[in-house]
Amino acid sequence: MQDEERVETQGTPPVSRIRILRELERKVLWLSTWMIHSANHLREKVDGLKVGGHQASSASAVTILTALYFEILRPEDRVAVKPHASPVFHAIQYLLGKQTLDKLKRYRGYQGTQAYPSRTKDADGVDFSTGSMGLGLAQTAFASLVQDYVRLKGWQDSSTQEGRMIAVAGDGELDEGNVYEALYECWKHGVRNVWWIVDYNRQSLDSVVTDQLFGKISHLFQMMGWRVVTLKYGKRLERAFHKPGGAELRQWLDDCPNSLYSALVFKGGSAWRHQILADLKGQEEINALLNEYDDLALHSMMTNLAGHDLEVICEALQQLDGDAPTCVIAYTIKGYDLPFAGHKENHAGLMTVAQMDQFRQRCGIEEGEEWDTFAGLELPEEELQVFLDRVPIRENRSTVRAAPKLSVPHPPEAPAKPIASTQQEFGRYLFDLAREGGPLADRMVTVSPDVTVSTGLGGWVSRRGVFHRDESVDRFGQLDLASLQKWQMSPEGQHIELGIAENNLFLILAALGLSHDLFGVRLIPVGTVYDPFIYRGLDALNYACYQDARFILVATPSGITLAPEGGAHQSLGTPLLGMAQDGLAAFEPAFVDELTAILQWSFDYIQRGGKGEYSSAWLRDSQGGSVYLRLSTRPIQQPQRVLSESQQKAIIEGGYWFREPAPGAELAIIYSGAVAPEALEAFEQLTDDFPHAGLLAVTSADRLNAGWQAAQRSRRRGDRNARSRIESLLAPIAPDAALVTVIDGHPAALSWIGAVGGHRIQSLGVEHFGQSGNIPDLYRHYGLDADTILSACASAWLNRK
Ligand SMILES: Cc1ncc(C[n+]2csc(CCOP(=O)(O)OP(=O)(O)O)c2C)c(N)n1
Ligand SMILES: [Mg+2]
Repeated sequence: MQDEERVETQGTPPVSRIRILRELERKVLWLSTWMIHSANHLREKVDGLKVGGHQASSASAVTILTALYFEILRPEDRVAVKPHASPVFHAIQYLLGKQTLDKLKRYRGYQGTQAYPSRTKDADGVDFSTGSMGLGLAQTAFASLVQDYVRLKGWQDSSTQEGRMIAVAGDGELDEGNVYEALYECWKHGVRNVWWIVDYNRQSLDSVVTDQLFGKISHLFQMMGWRVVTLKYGKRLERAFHKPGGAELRQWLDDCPNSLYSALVFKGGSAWRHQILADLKGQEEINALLNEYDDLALHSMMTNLAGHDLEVICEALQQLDGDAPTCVIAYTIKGYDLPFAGHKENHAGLMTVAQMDQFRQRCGIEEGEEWDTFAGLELPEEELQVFLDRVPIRENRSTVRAAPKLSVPHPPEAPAKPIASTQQEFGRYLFDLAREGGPLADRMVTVSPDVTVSTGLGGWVSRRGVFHRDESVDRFGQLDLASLQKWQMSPEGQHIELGIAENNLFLILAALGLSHDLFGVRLIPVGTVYDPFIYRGLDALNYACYQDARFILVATPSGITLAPEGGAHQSLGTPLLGMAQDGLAAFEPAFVDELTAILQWSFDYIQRGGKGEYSSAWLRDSQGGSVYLRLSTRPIQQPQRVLSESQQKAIIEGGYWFREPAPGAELAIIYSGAVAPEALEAFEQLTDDFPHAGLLAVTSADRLNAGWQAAQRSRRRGDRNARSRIESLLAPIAPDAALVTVIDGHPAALSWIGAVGGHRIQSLGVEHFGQSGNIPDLYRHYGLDADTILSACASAWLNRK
């Protein structure tokens, strides 16, 4: 970017682009600071809480984001903006005409701009949500891999330009382990075309970061094959370095500890001179050099870091040629140009009313003009507007075509096995799909963190191959060695094999599950994981759901039913997690025909695109979402039946009577998942004494519960006829009937059913874990066996109201 480069604006003299960018930078700083200030000082407080916001963190990213959004970005690029710079992002969108004043005024308020950029809650073109440190970075790298996936398969039309995947992140975010998990994985997959721009302000939340951190960052990145570009000093400082004494000044700055630099930034004025002269005593040229500047000019020069120099940033980013993954370390100042600049405790600091007033005057903005787009700027409004109208990123998204839905084929027709496990038959379903083919199978992409074979994906992968940008042969196959897994790697492959890092699993599912929105190509992502290890990546899973990414998560084996595989791998809390995670419909089928019905439905559900907040019929069925299947390795006797349409519907809604109760039944056993045989055994032993009893199969505690909540909500709002599936299911049984629930998971997952009709309930499940053994041993130990179910039935029945 050269100063001489000019834009012609209608009827006004040409002005340099950099001058315009500087004006916009100033406006963005003002608007973002004011947005936070007005939310905290001008809105009525009703709940005793401060509104908050991060003026310092925002200020440090203003220059970088100004350069990106007004100069560098092209419509097809996608960006993850550092969470605390949300006001900066929204101020930029406001200037671009994509954000409303009303929403700016309601920053952090109801239906206003969000504290952290949100794909789902903000309406001004957030590409990736951020908020949880480190995740936005990894998300862009995996999005780049997904873009390669769809482009190498030729699914984007030739006119669609490749977009760059860019993250602007805080230096503190690099403490998060998930960043390095992603770096390592990306190296394996040859990820390219991604920029991570680090806003290196040398501060995180609590304090100043460790000295020389940038050196460690550089080494790590370079080791993983990244190009590292360090932008340290601005042009004015660089010019001073060329003067007599300049080399010493540079050395002093290079050696300056982070905390001293930050303290001097805060103190400003003569503090610089005193410190430098004290440190470089006897060096005459330094004295002369500093004497060229008064205190104000010296402060301005000493804080002229590259991350606040538009020219340096624009030049550097424009010169980034090739597609090497690139880390840009841009030196910045937290709170740049604001009164608390550099103070180590400025993270959540808010400017006072008086400070804000002074800042307003310094910006040349009159009272009442605070929200004005151009107030206080030197260049004529028309010129600025013409510039804004031509900013390429304004066209964001227009390049992406809507991705049509793929129709779901009939399930593969395979004879039902008499004894089977849900995990094994999930694998077979996918294998059959791979063989039969069709548009849905072609768009399916599986992913697993080193548990591909042990979660049942082996057959699918052998048929459909492993995705890699470069072709490589399966040496075992080539040498005619016996092996079950034929893992041919090529751009045609449809399985992405990850190392053992569950954060990466969920982040790549997030990226694959947003492909329809980011790249206009719909994918059907299916990820597999051992159920307990969902916990390892839980924040990333939550992040994927929050972004409304669409995928099917298959978790297996689960619970204590994995038995001899070891106590450490037992998952007992995941059924609760499945219920509580917004955006994820959780199922725990016991039988294979249930699993098939759920999979068929899931392929459609993850493609639904309805919008809107929750309504009284809150099952998200019009919006769609992602799906979590909790499966098991336990082979169990399968019912020999053909499910009717209404039975399939009941399975999707969450439950059905496996053995219908007679009207007025005094007892019912309710089970979910792999404990079905014990529930059935106990039920059969009861029928002599309780011939009217029922046996209820719960295929989704999550959806049954959500339906019940929705019906109650509807009734509170006046719809007296609203009735949920669980209420209908329980309607025939006696009001004083006893209920017993059983699940291989925390008992609370089903115990709420007692509250539906006010029934006495006993809930069996697992509250403590860690024993290994065979299934009978463990079911007896944890109380999931038929005897315990029977004794719970007796106890519940005897204690009825
Ligand atoms: C996973 C996670 N842990 C903790 C936090 C709380 N938190 C918010 S900001 C912050 C420090 C950010 O430091 P840095 O990335 O350097 O941001 P900046 O200096 O630009 O504000 C922390 C720990 C969070 N948002 N996410
Ligand atoms: Mg920082």
